[in-house]
Amino acid sequence: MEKVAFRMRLNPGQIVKYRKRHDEIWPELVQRLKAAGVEDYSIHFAEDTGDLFAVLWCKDARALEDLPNHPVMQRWWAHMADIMETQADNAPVVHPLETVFHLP
Ligand code: RM4
Repeated sequence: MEKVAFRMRLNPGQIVKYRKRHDEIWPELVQRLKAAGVEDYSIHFAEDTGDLFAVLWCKDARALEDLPNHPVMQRWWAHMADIMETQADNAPVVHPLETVFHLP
């Protein structure tokens, strides 16, 4: 298993909506993420900056590269685009995070 960490950005004042949409995450998206080998995926909010820190485990991180091509992923990104920092194609702007400490 590989651990993958990255940062995204929430638009100001949108945490209630962001939380609600994730509380109601689509089963077909969960299925797609699991099919890509994703497990133990959590997202953490920094209220002072609006940063969203995501950490997930994946059987093979290369499987994540294919996710943007899936219609359900594209629909979810379109659904989230009004409250997140996104690129022109609705994908969230993602900044990879480097591991600088690990206590196993
Ligand atoms: C996030 C964003 C990510 C997605 C999660 C489930 O807000 O859209 O790309 O993996 O939701």
